[in-house]
Amino acid sequence: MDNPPNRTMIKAKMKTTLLLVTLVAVGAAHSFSADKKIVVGFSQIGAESGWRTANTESIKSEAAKRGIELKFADAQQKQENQIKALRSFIAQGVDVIAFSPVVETGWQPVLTEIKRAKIPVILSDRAVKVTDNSLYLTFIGSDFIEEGRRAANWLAKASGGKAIIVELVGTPGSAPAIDRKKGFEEVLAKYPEMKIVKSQSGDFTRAKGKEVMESFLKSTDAKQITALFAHNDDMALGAIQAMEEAGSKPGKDILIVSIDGVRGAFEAMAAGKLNCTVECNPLIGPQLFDAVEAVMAKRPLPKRTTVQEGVFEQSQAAAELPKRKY
Ligand code: GZL
Repeated sequence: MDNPPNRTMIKAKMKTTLLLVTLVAVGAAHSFSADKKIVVGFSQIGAESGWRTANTESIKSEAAKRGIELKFADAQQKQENQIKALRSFIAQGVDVIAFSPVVETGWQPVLTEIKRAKIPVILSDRAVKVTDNSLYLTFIGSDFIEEGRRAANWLAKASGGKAIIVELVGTPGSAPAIDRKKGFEEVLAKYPEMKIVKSQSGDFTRAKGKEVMESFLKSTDAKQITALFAHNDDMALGAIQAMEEAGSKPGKDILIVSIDGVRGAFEAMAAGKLNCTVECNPLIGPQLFDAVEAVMAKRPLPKRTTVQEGVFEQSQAAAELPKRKY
């Protein structure tokens, strides 16, 4: 009869079994992670402009192309909706969180919660003001100050350095509104006969841009206006409508320079109603998901990736139109 197994033999058997079970569990987890889809939570500002809808399309189509699961939330331009969406992404345990912050401030608390949950954050399109830059991995978007400088430089050239300007400002507190104004005024400081006489927010929408331009045109000194600087094409297109309804000739009586480079702006330039649009590229889906894949592969990322953009004026509009992707 065999000797009964002694305590040492039983312990050795249990250790071997435990080791085998652990190896199988780790192996399964690893193979699972290799096949597991990347899940990204994206909080989008809204659908306020042609630029924004093109930006959303670029993000959604690129995620689909790469087989990345995209949880997409539209905030209707409200910060509290974005914060709610970011918190829901934490609860869902997504792999990466990306968002386009509607305004620069008020993000530190929720970004701290996301950091505590160990979920990497990518800023898309717009930047945030935080005291701790480790709260986000990288920013992908445009240089809005440079866009403002380009708009002012074009207007200075087109007006011979003499212009009485009204300004349609973007969403108050948003990075593009703050920085486009900063860049525009930096150049204006070099031209004593170029002055902004009225400035009001049209919230980046065509409807509000029209409404504010109507009020500018009804003001007592409206006749002196010679130029409009609109922080985006949608507000410029609304302003063009207001000018025509007031009997003035947009692009002729009043020079118009705006920013984005959406199709509607090229059509307005081809019709002689808009004079210049400074491009701001919304098609950043590929760069966004390159960054996501880099994060997942633990590859290093630059803190800031800006996109290449141009300046287009009336003479180029007809030839450019068929090439425009948004
Ligand atoms: C700029 C983007 C701005 C566009 C507007 O990157 O944030 O928001 O200029 C859009 O058209 O609404």
